[in-house]
Amino acid sequence: MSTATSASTATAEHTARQGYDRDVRVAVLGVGMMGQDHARRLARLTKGAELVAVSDVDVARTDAVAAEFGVRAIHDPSLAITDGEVDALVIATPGFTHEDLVLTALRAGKPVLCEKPLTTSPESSRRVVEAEAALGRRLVQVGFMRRFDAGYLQLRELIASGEYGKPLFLHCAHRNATTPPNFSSEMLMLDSVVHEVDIVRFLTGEEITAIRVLAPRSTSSAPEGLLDPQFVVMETESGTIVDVEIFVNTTFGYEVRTELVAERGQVRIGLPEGAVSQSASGWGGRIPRDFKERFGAAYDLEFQRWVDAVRAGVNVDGPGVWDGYAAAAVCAAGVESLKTGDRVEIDLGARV
Ligand code: ISE
Repeated sequence: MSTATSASTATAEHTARQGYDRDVRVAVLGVGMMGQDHARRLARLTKGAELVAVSDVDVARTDAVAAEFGVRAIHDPSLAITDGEVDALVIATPGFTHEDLVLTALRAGKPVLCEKPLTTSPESSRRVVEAEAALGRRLVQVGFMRRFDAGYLQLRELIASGEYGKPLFLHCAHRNATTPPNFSSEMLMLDSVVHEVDIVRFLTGEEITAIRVLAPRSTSSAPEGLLDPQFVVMETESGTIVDVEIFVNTTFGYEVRTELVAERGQVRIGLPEGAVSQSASGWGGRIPRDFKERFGAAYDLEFQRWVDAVRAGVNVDGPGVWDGYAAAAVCAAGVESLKTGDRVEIDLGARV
């Protein structure tokens, strides 16, 4: 496969503001595990999208993924952003690269679906919020895929309907089988609990105002030094209390569940679903292996809605930069609490 690294900066033939009456040509930046999954989704499933390029600083990996999908390999992600044959970007590179890449895309006027986190600190996320505001149009969607999960959508509707009264507690469990190498104690908050932070804001329509993180005894299955599990308590503006058990080395499977306790009713989502079998070996069903399986349908819908929004010229149909910033601020407070043991309050400042 040729490894074209075209420096062409020709202006896209349609601007993002106008939308497209043809397929949107998308480049995926970062082709690790998640980027490859997204490349496959865009190439094989999402309607109205054409995967045209992949880009990663790992040259061999870029070339291999480009060959798999028969698309261009562009080794420098910033050149992929300004490339004249690329209309829109999916960013799935490591979090510390996001600020530069998203700001480059904003300067190029191209829509972006950026995997979480938007950036790795509240300060850098705020800079992105301000850059998009200065541009005067929305271009950046953040990849909080849980907002497209059927269970969470039902729960949100139920809360909004008021049928069960006001939410009092949200009890959340977030369990992974194992962690990748170099997963740190802070990453339980920044990489995993960040999803709860976003979904709580989505479910309640409120900001999170305070957080406290407790680290109980660590499981012997966790790598040496990793504080796993952790227990997080968050407060929302109107006084709903949220607790999260985050446990990322359970050894056997992937579980994400939430229980709402409201004034006149309770609802649970994320319970095991699908076939339940009975045989000589026992009774039971399957537990998903990982988040790609558990949230596969949510990712599919997220991508379809994003591509539809880009084609329609509105560019964002889901969480945006403010949501990315709010999540970064709550998670930074969570990391502080993990270090000090204190309850930490969160002040997002004026909404931009
Ligand atoms: C991973 O990065 C994700 O985004 C998953 O949804 C989450 O469950 C996992 O803990 C993270 O490491």
